[in-house]
Amino acid sequence: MKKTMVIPAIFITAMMIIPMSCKTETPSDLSKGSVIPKPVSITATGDYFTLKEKSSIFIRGEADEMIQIGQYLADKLNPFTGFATKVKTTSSEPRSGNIYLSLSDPDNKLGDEGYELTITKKLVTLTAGKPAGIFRGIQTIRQIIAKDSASKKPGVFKIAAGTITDYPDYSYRGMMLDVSRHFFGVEDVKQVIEYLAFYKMNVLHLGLSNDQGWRIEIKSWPNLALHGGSTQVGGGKGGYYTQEQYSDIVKYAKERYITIVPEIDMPGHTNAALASYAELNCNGKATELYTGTEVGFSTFCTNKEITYKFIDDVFRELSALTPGPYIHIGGDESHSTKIEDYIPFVNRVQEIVTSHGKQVLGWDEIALASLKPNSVAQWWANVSNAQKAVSQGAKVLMSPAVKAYLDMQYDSTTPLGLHWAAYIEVDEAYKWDHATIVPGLGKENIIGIEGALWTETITNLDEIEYMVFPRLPGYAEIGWTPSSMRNWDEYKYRLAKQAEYFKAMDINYYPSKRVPWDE
Ligand code: TNX
Repeated sequence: MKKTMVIPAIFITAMMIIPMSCKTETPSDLSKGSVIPKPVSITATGDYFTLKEKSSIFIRGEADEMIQIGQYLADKLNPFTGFATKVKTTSSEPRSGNIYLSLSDPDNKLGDEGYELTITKKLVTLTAGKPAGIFRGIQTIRQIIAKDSASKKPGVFKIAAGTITDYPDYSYRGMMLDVSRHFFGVEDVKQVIEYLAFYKMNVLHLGLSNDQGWRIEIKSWPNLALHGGSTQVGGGKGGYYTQEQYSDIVKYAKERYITIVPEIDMPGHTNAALASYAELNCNGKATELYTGTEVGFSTFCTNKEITYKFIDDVFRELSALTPGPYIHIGGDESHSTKIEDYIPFVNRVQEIVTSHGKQVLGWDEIALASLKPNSVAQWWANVSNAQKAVSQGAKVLMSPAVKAYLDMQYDSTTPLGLHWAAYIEVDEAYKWDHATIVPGLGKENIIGIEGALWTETITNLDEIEYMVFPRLPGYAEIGWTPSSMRNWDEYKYRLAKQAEYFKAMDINYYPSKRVPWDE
């Protein structure tokens, strides 16, 4: 439980899982819903399905994975409806009044995460080629179910009828959380994962190391976590994840079809490691732990062999904990590393990561080195770096600081955050097209979008929420919905409706004046 309130525990538990539409009027037109990200195609029939006490969620066929997803839906709906909707398997013909989840033949158009949701007066039928698609479709059901305000009977829930065919425009839709500048425990990270799931995002990138802290246990170099993890910005006590705790986060994310991308930043941003092991320093002396917010002062000793033995050990252990394809090697702002050292360093680290069966992701500076075609440069600042990556055949992940940095203040009055890149109001975070923002790059060069929350000024979950909401749903939509269907003047009304979800989840959001919350 993330907040302390003097409210009975049962009530809080129910509040945390209530879908967003609890106050919405009885739905009659599916196309007028406020689903975020906006689905690719919606056909409304004007009817509605009624969820009743005796409705069940049926899984066609018997995959354990599908039963788990069905249970996830039941666990989200039940506290909202007050029903005890059960999950059952079946192979017989659908019976009226129930929800059916089934896998169809993998369909090219629906892809890995697409789904088709058909709602009639009698049935809700959700089909997808893959379980991930069913999971994404369930978020749509969560967003469109509503209490029937017209009904005199209590406990009547309706879903507007029609068909939604939906699939993402981009395969990578992520958020970065810097757990290094300030440390956030397992429960906070899981809460963030739940938020990502609701908006159909599929990556959480964790910044696990930086000058101020090392946050993951490495068994072959234990002092990294024990000493390097012992503090944070401002001098607080810091913390780290044991490998067991980290695996628990990975599993929790995986159950929501979200991949964890771990980042160990190097060769700069490495003071926590340099303070933990003297041999990683060129002069053989361990540095002091650092709790300030300057960048660019630290570097690994790129011409010492032990540095590469260290990196190999770290990435071997991290790869074993990482089911996803990417290891993020940072590579940004290495102002204390000479460029003639930086380039061979990145090339060699790329070999190490590849030798453990993983692909390299790195901040845009890594494009100064020789990228492998399956490496990805995360564009945050330098246009020519993004272009260099593409000219080497590599792909780019879009995180421009001026649009997608969640640690940027909304305006000059925002009590948290920084503004070195820009003030980013909620509309500014939404009104841009990642496929056209860098000259020379097109959709084919881009794997997706990531909002980045650096945490120099962010110390707890409340503050995370304030910076993330309501900008994050916009990033989710930019990654999922084709740009031709995106328009702030229409989106802002759907965003305003999210306040019901924010309130039900007790999310501390920024009530931007640019969003028509009350209309
Ligand atoms: C730049 S963006 C950084 C981070 C800081 C951030 C603060 C990037 C790749 N590096 O180290 O935390 O600015 O906004």
